Amino acid sequence: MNKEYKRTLITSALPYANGPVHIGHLAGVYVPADIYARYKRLNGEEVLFIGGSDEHGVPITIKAKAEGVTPQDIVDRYHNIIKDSFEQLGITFDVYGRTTSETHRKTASDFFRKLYEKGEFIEKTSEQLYDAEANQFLADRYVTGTCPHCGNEHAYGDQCEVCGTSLNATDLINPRSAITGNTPILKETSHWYLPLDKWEPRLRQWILEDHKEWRSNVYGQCKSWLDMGLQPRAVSRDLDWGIPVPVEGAEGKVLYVWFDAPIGYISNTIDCVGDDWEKWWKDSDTRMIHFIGKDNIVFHCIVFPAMLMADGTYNLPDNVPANEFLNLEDNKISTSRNYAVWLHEYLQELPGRQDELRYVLTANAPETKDNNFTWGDFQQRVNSELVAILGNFINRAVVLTHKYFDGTVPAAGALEEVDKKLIDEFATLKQEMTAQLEEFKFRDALRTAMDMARAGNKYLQETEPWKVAKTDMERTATILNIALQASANLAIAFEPFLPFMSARLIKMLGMGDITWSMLGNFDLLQAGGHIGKAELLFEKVEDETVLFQQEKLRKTVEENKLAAWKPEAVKENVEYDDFAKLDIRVGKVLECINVPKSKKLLQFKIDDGMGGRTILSGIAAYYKPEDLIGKEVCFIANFPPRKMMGRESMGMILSAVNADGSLTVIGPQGEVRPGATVG
Ligand code: B3M
Ligand code: ZN
Repeated sequence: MNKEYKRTLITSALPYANGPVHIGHLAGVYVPADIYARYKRLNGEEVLFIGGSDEHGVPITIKAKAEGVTPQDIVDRYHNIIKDSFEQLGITFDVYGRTTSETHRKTASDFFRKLYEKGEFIEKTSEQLYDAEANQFLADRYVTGTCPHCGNEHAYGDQCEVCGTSLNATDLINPRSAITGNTPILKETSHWYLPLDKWEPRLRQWILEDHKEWRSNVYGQCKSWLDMGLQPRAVSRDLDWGIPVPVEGAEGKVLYVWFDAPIGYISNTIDCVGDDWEKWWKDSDTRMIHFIGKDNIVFHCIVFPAMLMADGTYNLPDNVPANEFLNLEDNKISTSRNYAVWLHEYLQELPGRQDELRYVLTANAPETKDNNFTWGDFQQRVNSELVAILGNFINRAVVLTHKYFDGTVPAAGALEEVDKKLIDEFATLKQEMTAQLEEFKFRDALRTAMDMARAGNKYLQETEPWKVAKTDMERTATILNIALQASANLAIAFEPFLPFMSARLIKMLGMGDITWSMLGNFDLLQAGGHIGKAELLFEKVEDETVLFQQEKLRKTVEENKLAAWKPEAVKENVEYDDFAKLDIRVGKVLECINVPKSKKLLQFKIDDGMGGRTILSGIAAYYKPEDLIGKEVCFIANFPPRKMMGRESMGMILSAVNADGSLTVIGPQGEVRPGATVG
C-alpha cells in the first residue's frame, strides 16, 4: 500500500457453481477474506465485501452433460447450496450475486462493447481444436493434454493447474477431447483477442516496480509470465453457454468465462449499492483487494488488470493475497473425485462448530506453501487450543466471578506489577496483531490472538485468586476485574476469526458494541455490572467424530478406486502348444487350514482324483478356511513342488483379482469329477 485510502473493496474469487464449496476453497479464499473484512469493519473503515457464483464456463456445462440436465439446473442447485453454507459459516459478504443475473449480462456486455468500440480487440481467424464427433469446438476444460511448460499430462485448454501457466488450447501437446476422448481436428473460426502484449510495459511497471510488497508467490508468478512475454488472448468462445458476444456477426459466440467472471465483481457491486458503484471502482481513494487461490493469479494480476487498463477508467487492485493449496489427509482435494470435506456436509455433521473450522483452517492456512488438513490435527487444535487455552481462561474468569462476587464485575483496586504486565502485554500483542492483519498474515494474527489468551491463563496461574480469596477479598476483586477485562478484550481480538464465540462472549459479559480501538483497553466492563452464567464456549471433539470423518474419506478413496478400475491390457499372443503345456485340473477341497505362524498361507488337501495332494496358497487374507472346504477349484497340476514355511506345495490354485483388490478362487460352474482336465 503506497498511499492513503478511504475505503476498501474486498473481492473473493467467484466459485464455479458446478459443485459445493469445500475446505480448500475456504482456507484459500473465503475465511481469510472474511477475517479481513471483519477486521476492517471493526476498525471503523468503509468496506464492501463482494462474493458470488461463477455460473458460466465449461466446468458448468461438463457437469450438466454428466448429469443429463441443463446448465441452468446445475447453477441453480449449487448457487443456493454455496450461498447458504457461506452464510452459516458466518462469511459476511455484503452481496453474494451470480453471473447469470441480468445485471451481470448487461454489465459484461457493456464492458465488452466499450472495448470493442475503442478498438481494443484484435479480430482474428485461426484454426482451433474441434471435436468432429461432438460437432463442437474444444476450448478450456473441454480439452486436456500435456502442458508444454511443465509436462503435466492433465493440463486444460486454458490453463495448466500444475505450473499455473495460462495456455491456449492449441498449445497443448497430445490434445484430447474431454467429451469423446478423441484427438481433435483443426477447424477455422474467428475470435476477438485482447492484446496483452500491448499492456505488458504498464503491467511490468505496475507489478514489478510499484508492488514489490506483494506476497512472494504472487510477485514471482507474475514476474515469470512477464518475463516469458505476453500474447494476445482470445476473449470469446464457440460455446452455447455464456454471455453472447454483444456485437454483430457474433452468432454462436459467447464471452470467455475468464472475461466475464471478474466483471462479476463489478456487477455484484452494482447489485449491492446501485448507482453508487463507481466510487468503489473508480475513486482513487478506494483500495481494491482480491482474495484468490494460486490457480487464479494470472487472471487477477494480468488478464483482468489488462481489461481494466483497456477500459481506462478503473482502479487496479492494490494487493492480491493469493493462497497456495490445502491438501486433505495428504491427498489432493478434488471436486470431480468427491474427495473433500464439503462445507454443507460439515455444517450438518458438526453442527454449531463453525468457529472450530474457521480456527483450524486459519491456524493451518496455506499462506506461503501448500498445507495439509487432517482430522487428527482438527481434534488436537480444538481440544488443546480452543478448549484448553481460550475456553478455559474465559470460563475460569467467569466462574470465579460468580463464586466470589455473585456475578457482579468487582472494582479494581491498586494495580500490582503482575497486573500491569498483563495490560502491557495485551497492548503489545494488539500492535503486533494489527500489523499482521494489515499484511494479510492471518495465521500469525491468530497466533497472536491466542497469545493473549495464553497470557490470561498465565496471569490466573500466577495470581491464584482462588487462594487469595481465603485471605484478601480486595485483591481478589482486582485480579478478577483484570481477568474479566482481558476476557472482554478477547471478544474483540477474536471477532474476525471466531465470530460466533465472540458474539456469545459479548453477551455473557454484557458488553455493548465493540470496535478495534477498544482492544487493549482494560476499562471495557463497568464495575458493578452483571455478567451472565458461564457457558462452555467450546466442546471437545471426540474420537468417534474423527473416526467417522476418516472413514468417510477412506470410503471415497475406495469408491474412486473401484470407479477407476480397468482390466489389465491383454498379454502378447502365445501359441496353443505353449498353453497346452500347462496342466490345469479340477480338484475338490477336502481340508483347508491356516498355516501356523503365517498370515498369508492356507494349506489345502485337494482330492485330485489321483490320490490327493497338498497345495499352499497365499489367500488367507481373503478366505476363512472353513468357507472353502467342499468347494471345487481349478489348479495347475504340473508346477514343480515348492517349499513354503517348511511345507511342500504341489501346484497352484487359480483365482481372479477383483477391482477392490480382493481375490476370488476360480472353480467349475457345473459338477466335474476331481482330476478332470481344464482346457
Ligand atoms: N470460478 C475459478 C475458480 O473457481 C473461477 C474464479 C473466478 S473469479 C472471477 O477457481
Ligand atoms: Zn504446466
